Amino acid sequence: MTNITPNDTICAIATAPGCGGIAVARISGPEAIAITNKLWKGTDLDKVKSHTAHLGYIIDPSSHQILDQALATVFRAPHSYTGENVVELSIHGSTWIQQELLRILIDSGARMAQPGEFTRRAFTSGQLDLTEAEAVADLIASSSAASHRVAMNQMRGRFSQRLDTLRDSMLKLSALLELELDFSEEDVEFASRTELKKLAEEIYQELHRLTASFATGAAIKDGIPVAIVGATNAGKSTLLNTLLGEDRAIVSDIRGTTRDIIEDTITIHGTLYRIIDTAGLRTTADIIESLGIERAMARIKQARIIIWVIDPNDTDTINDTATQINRAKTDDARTIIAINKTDISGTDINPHLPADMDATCLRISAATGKGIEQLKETIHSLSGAAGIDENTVMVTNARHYQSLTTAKDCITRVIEGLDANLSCDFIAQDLRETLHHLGSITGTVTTPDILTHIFSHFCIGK
Ligand SMILES: Nc1nc2c(ncn2[C@@H]2O[C@H](COP(=O)(O)OP(=O)(O)OP(=O)(O)O)[C@@H](O)[C@H]2O)c(=O)[nH]1
Ligand SMILES: [Mg+2]
Repeated sequence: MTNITPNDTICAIATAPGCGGIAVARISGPEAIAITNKLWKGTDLDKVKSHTAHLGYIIDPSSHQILDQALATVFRAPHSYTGENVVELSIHGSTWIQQELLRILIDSGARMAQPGEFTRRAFTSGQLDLTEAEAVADLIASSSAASHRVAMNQMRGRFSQRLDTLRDSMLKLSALLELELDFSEEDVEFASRTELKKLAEEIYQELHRLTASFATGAAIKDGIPVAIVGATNAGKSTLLNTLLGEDRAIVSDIRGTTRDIIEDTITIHGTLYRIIDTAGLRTTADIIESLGIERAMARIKQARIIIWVIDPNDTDTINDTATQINRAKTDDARTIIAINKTDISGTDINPHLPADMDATCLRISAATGKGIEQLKETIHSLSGAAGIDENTVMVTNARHYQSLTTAKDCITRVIEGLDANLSCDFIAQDLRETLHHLGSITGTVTTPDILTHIFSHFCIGK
C-alpha cells in the first residue's frame, strides 16, 4: 500500500467481486457526501441525518444518463466504521453498473481504495485497535463456528482487554521499580524483591498461557490437522471414507494401496478438522511407496492429532510403527489408537501395545461405522477446541505470537535480573522492552511498514 494520503476520499465495491442481486459501494473521507451528491438525484445528502437511508438515482455527470436506482446510506464522522464521513451505495449487482459507478466516483474526485484501507482508517482514527482490525479480516475468512467465534471474541476486544490487564500489571511493576530507583539513596521502604518477582512471574504465566494457545488457535483458523497413520491394510483409507461420509480414497486388500496424501475436512461440533489419510508404514523397495511413506512421516510431524489404526490380527510391526510415530510427532500432538476391524476380530483380541505410547485407545470398525461417533468425540475433546465460548481468548495470529514470545523472553530476563539482585535500571530497561512488544500487538507502538504489511492482506472494500 503506497502513496497513502490519509485525508482524501476513497471508494471501492465492498461486496464480493462478480454479479449479484445487490452490490454495495463504499465511499469514505471528508468529501464522501459531497462527491456522492455530484452523481445523486434525490434528497440532498448534505442535509440528511447520519445513519439514514435514501432512495434515489445515480446519474453519470458527464452524459446525464441514469446509471441505476440506488439506496444511499449516510454515516457522518465520527460515527462510522472508518470514523470519517461514509456513504454506502446499494446498487443493482451488475458488474457493468459496479464498474461504471467506480468510474463516475473517481471522475467526481474519489480515489480507488487500497486493500484494507477502510479498516486502516478505522485503526488510524481510533475506532479499532490493531488486533480488532485484524479480527475483521479473520471474521471475513472464518469458515467454521469455532473460527468465527474466536475472531468475533477478538473483534469485540476480548484479546485487547487481556493485553490491557497485562499492561496494567507491567506498569505497576515498572512503577515499583522506578520508585526504588528514585529513592535508592534514601531510607524509604520499597516493595520487596520477592514481591516484585511474584508480580513478574504472574506476568510471565499470563504470557505463557497466551503463547501456548497459539498452536490450537492457529489450527482452528485453518482446520485442525488429524493424521490417520498405521501399517498397510489396517483400514486407514476405509476410516477416512467413513469419517467423511463419502468414497474419497481407494480401499483394497492389497498392501500399499494408498501412496499419496489424501485430505479433506469435516466439522465436529462447529470445529473444522483436516482429516489426512497417509500411506501405510512399512519397509518397502518400491520407490513411489517410499516417497508416500516419507510424506506420511511429514504429516505426522504437522498433526495435532494422530489416529493410529491397528488391525488386531496383523500386529507384527506394531513396535516399529510405534517407534516411527513417536519419533515423528511433536510433543503437543495427541495420539488415539483405533483398534479396527472389530466386526470380524471380535472384542477379545487385545493387541499388545507398546508401554511408552501415551494414547487414548478405542475399538472401532471403519467398515461398519461402529465406534466412529465416539472417535469423533475423542478427536474433539483432545483437540483443545472443545469449550470455546464467548470468553475464550486465543492467539490465532502469527504476528501476535511473535510479539508475545519476545515479550516472554524479556520478562524472563526481568525475573533473572531480580533473582541476581541486579540494579533497578537494568531490570527497568528489560521491562520497558516487554511493554514495547506488548504495545506492538494492539498498535500503540507501530510503524507504517507493519501497518502496510497487515492491511495489504485485506480485501479491497474492507
Ligand atoms: N472387516 C473389516 N474390514 C475392513 C475394515 N476396515 C478396512 N477393512 C478392509 O481392510 C482392507 C484394507 O483397507 P484399507 O482402508 O485400504 O487399508 P489402508 O490402511 O488404507 O491400507 P494401505 O493404503 O495399503 O496402507 C480392505 O479390504 C478393507 O475393506 C473393518 O473395519 N472391518
Ligand atoms: Mg489406504
